Amino acid sequence: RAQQGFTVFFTGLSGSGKSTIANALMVKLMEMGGRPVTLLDGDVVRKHLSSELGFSKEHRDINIKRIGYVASEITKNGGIAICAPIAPYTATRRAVREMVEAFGAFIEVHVATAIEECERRDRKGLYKLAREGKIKEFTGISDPYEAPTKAELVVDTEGTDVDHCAHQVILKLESLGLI
Ligand code: GGZ
Repeated sequence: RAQQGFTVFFTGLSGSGKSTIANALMVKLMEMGGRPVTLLDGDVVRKHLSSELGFSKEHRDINIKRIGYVASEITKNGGIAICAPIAPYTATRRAVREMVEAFGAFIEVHVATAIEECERRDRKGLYKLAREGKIKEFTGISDPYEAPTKAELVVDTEGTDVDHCAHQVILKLESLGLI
């Protein structure tokens, strides 16, 4: 019997490790074979699907709903969608959940790496620019991040390596009977 499709939706700050965990998860799921796996990463989506959008609340919401729509189509067709945007607003994440749950399972994973750690790493130098006011509306510095309170899973890349975080997601998917 064909298993149902599902969406793993990562949310967290810039530099929290969403993309890295999402990539590791994609590799693990592909190795298992069976269903096609599609990664909808934040910056890739912004390049190809949302290139005209900025970072106002309105534009972020449009961006997240586009990701949600694509994920819901993948889920409907029995595939696996992995999304990794910041997705800072609770109501928008809930809207995406409802879109996806019409067709399959939605697993929200909060990558809860503390902002102090994200800023300390500052892999792309964006936090520094945000502190200097050179990037406006930067999530966690000058724009809100509404942390999830009902995520299916919470992971943290401070003290836990990426591979272990991805493995925690795999265990959650197994416990839900999705893989
Ligand atoms: C947040 C910004 C901003 C502002 C540019 N605020 O670490 P990154 O670089 O690669 O990931 C961030 C990415 C966030 O895009 P998302 O589509 O995930 O955001 S949302 O879900 O809110 O629509 C960061 C970069 O874009 N970036 N300006 N002002 N992140």
